Amino acid sequence: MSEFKLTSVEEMEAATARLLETAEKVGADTWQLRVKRQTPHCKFGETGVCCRLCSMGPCRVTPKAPRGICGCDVHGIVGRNFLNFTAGGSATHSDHGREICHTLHKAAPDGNYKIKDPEKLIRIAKEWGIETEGRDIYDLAKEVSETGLLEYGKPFGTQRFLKRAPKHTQEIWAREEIEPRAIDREVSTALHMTHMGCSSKSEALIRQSLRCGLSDGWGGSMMGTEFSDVLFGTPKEVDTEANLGVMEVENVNIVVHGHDPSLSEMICEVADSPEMIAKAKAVGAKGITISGVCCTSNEVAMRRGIPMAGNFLQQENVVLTGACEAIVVDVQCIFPALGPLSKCFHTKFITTSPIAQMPDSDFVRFNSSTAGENAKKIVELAIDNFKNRKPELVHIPNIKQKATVGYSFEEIVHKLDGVTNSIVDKTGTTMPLVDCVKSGVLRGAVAMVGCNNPKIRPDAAHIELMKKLIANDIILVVSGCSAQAAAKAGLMDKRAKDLCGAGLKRVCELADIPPVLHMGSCVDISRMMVLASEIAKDSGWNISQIPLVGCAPEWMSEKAVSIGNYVVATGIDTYLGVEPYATGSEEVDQLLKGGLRDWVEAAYTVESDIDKLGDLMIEAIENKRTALGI
Ligand code: MSK
Repeated sequence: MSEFKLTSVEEMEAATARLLETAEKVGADTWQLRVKRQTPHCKFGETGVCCRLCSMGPCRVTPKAPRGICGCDVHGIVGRNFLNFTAGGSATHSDHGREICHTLHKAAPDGNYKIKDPEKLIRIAKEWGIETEGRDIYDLAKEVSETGLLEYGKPFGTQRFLKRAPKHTQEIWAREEIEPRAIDREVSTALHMTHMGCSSKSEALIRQSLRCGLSDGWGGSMMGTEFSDVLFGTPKEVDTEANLGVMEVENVNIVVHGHDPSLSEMICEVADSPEMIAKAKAVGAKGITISGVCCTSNEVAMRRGIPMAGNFLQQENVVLTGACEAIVVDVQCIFPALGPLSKCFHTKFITTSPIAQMPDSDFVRFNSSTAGENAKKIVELAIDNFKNRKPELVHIPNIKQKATVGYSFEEIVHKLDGVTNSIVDKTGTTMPLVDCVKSGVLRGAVAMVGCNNPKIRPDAAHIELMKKLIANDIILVVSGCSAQAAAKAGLMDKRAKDLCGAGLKRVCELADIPPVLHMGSCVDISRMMVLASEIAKDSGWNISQIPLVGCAPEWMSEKAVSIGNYVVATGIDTYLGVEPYATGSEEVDQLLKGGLRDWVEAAYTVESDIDKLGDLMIEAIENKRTALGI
């Protein structure tokens, strides 16, 4: 085995710099240029004090003009903006979950989509009180998916999955009146509250932000994750690779980008068929390489070992290689810039969802009844495009790392079973992990998630924080673009155990895992909620007592704020590297960074000095240990 060495951020930046030379040569616009043009950012927007919720304004609050025309003060304006931001994120994630429910509803033995994990479907059906005895699995899938779809609009009751949380957490949600009801209702209520002339009390607005976030994490996102597992298989440990070097110059390169695995799974399936491979060979390619960007990449990496070309801020880079025949997107986190950029190359920018339609793209409408045909058309478009490459523009950076991924909650428990060496049977539980934390072999855990953001040196925060934490015997569970940063650096290579403190290194050896565990895409943060809940139940601790914190050092999207809200509302202190647009109101700022603790036993910390952010997390974990007396 070759000598193991992490890829540094500098090496990644050098690869990007080389691609930017190509961009300059062809006159392409890139995010690096656009950031320059957009800087400095509007301070009113950045602090959240600009209100454009009615047409009397826009109103911008300043010390000289402390109220908007309607009389709303800065706390109401900032609070409303924060809630609006959350509602956008919750709606987005939850709508993804809804699409997956519909795909599950269409599953059929002879259809485009089949049930790959029937045990999980039966488990969920039982959890929801649905009769399973003697049922045909596809008939059961229909009833479960219909029940799931009703979670979006049911007139009464709260989300079914809330019962998965420990009793103490459920009691907090009930006491604070933040138990999410129907998912769509929480988004509608949020938008109703922020309408002109409704809520302007910051406390009420932030409380609804938590509730709306919870409807995402314990509702829409959780269904998105669970039903994706039912359809495409619950992830298990699998080897893959990460970074732009996974693209292959002699092959037809198709890059999948976005979030919904219904599309990417089908593309992988079709591209693997002998018919398509023969077609690719007929146009002079050696084969077809599928790789991914953003969370759809995480989905197919976790289940199929499909390599990850990059994360959010690398989406333009895959086109800049000049070797991308098609970048195929579904929904979310897709730069509209890909349209004009692809026109500078031979790349086909293929949009597929009515939800994410963009200029300068080829639109191939994807839907679950015609998924096979749609995917075939897309793969054929890419193959036909191979001949149009401009050889003088082709450059794939020789940069990639090995990664082992696929750590769903179920797989983590399975790996932990390997660590059990006590006489009491602890298999099938998180107890081996709890024992490691109690004994101090592991100091604790950080759930690191989220995006890239040009405000932070891309990937540097994720990677440097992870290095620091594992050296301090803190294990990482990661998802989204954070996971891809780790994989690109090499932190998901099992050999990265040598960078850990002695305790974590031993755990990695015993469980045969890397120190940074890939738990999936951004909807899969719901897996982390299940993990935290099971640890709490197994240990007897409350979630807020577990030496565990959340972290999104480079977050950027509305979804990330919704996530932050449900993670905090679940009792997990959350550390951010970028301020939400809320510093304009001392009241809102203090509530988010402290006051929430009185409601849900957790709050936000924001620190843009990444080294300090790491120190703060380590300190918080040690404080939790001291409070537990361990
Ligand atoms: S893709 S939301 S940039 S993690 Fe889920 Fe990455 Fe953030 Fe999009």
